[in-house]
Amino acid sequence: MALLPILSFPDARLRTIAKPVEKVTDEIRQLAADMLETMYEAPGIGLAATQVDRHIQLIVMDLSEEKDQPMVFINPKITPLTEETQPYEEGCLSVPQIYDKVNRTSRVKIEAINLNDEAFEIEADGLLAVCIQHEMDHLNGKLFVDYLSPLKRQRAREKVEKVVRQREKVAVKR
Ligand code: K1U
Ligand code: ZN
Repeated sequence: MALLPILSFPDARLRTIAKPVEKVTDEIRQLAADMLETMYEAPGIGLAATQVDRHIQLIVMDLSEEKDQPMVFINPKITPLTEETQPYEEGCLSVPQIYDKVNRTSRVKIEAINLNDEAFEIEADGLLAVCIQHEMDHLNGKLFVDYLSPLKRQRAREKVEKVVRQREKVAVKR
């Protein structure tokens, strides 16, 4: 297993549109395992392949307290099940230390395939609905800060650049 570097806003690679996975191979299974390890270490509750500079439709998530319920979504599709939206204070591993409210559809249907190449379908609400929509946005080159005002987005950019510079300094000292 390996920890993968996570791209940070405003890296242009985060704007890449992900391609469908054509075949679930051992390479895809290894990438999913590495993404889960990277997500747990960050720590986070979700990660899209885009964030680790792999532009395929692959998402990992784990919303459990014990971090023992990994979920993998390959070629996911979401369909809104309501017109109702809910606000949630979101974070993003590619936009470190920035949190802000985003309104998203309250209930969605998720259709995807798993690591055994089997199709599955679930209905999601609450944090699962929020997180899958956030991760689907990554696969489409979109970030949660795109929903914020230009002023908030600019401030987020400056703060993230500062955090990244600080992390690089610490890494050099080690
Ligand atoms: O996509 C990502 O960058 C991961 C992101 C997922 C997410 C969180 C909240 C709302 C929508 C999407 C994160 O995991 S940010 C970190 C985070 O939420 C968290 C970290 C440690 C413990 C619990 C949560
Ligand atoms: Zn994110």
